[in-house]
Amino acid sequence: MAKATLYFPPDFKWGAATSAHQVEGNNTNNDWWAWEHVDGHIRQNQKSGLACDWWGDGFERDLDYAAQMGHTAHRLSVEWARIEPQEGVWDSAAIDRYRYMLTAMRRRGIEPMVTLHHFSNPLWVAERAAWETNAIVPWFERYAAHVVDALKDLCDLWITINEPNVYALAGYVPAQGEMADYDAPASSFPPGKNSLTLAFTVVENMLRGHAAAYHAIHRVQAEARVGVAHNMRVFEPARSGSWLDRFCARNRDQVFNQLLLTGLLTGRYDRPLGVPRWIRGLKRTLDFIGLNYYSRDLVKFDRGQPTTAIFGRSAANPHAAMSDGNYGELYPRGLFRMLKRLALTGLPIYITENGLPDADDDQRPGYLLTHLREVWRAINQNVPVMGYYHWTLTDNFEWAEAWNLRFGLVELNPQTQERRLRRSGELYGEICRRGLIDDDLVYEYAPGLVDEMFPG
Ligand code: IFM
Repeated sequence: MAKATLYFPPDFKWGAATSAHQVEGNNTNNDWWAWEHVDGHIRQNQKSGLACDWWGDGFERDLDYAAQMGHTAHRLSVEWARIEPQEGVWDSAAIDRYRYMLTAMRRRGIEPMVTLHHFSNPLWVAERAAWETNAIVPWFERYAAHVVDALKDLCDLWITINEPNVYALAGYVPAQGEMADYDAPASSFPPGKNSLTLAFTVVENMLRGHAAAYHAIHRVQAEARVGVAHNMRVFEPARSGSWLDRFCARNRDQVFNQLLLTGLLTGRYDRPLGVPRWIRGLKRTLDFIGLNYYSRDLVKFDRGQPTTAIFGRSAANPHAAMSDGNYGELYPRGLFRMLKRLALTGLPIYITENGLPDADDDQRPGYLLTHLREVWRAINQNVPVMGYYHWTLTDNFEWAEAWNLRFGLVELNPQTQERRLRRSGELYGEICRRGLIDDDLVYEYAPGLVDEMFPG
């Protein structure tokens, strides 16, 4: 067996990522809570309920696990519906609670990164069409300024919006293809509409909201570093010889991966199905870019519907290892490819999410090792990767899949709130504490991967 060590930079940030609705519990005043309570929206009609009880005891317990693993960073989100429960009404108790949470992190040597919008909207915002119109832009700007002003002594690393592309697609475009394997509603997120045009409008308004928030945050906190968490997937033709599959894969890449990036870098929103627009104040509104990377999709042309003729259908890769629930192919190389692509922006990069659903934890150790090896490779090619936030710390409410997909380094029984550190959590702890991966560690946690990890 080769003796070898992959060293990470000494100041590299190690942590996990979470979001408010998925962990806090009893988030009764947002659109996701309302959505969950309609039969048929969530698999088996499960509910977020108490989630991981982060509004209660669960928070400290999970944070203790993070500290035990040696995390030095944590990405969490704050819930707009708690902070501004009605338009213009600010809840100082909610802010106090978030101050308490950030202080508890700092006390444990964990640097927070705070996301302002992670999928859920206050009911009052949802009732006014949320991101479908640009009326939301000043509301979001005011909310961002309020939060940053209240938390600025505890945090200077901000994500305005999580995954605008996923928010728009999941809420406005029904899933299609072999991967859409269960009886989902029209689309799997609220508001459950079916309109590609609206999806593009939503992304446009999110870009406007981001730009307004970016400038507002810098006005309140000069030293702030502000970014977006962008979900990027590798799209490849299912049949490499088919130019139609290649055409569809390119279109998907353009719309899912590139559209938002181009907008953020140049200020130009190349709106498909519409006229390109310059968005005022948007150009270069990134101090860093957050990458959420999970998987690769194979794409097959299908003339059945206009959308599948342009964007194809997702096809399963018969040769690939899949994670639980057909969530996606395990494709570590895709992380390297996306990091190299983002390096072209010249921006510092944080991997703001990366993980897999794996209830019995038989794939997660290998997933961590192979994906972190790709991070290490990218860093060695001078890609400025500043940190890695694994999705996620503790099993949490996985949106339309609810409790059926388990992404946690810590296993949770949501009924009893009992927790247990998974073996992958032990492994990740070794990596975080030592800042390296060596052959002994691979041999101990995933012996079958030694040659792949350390070839030659
Ligand atoms: O749980 C989600 C998260 O909220 C956003 N990114 C993907 C994760 C796993 O599906």
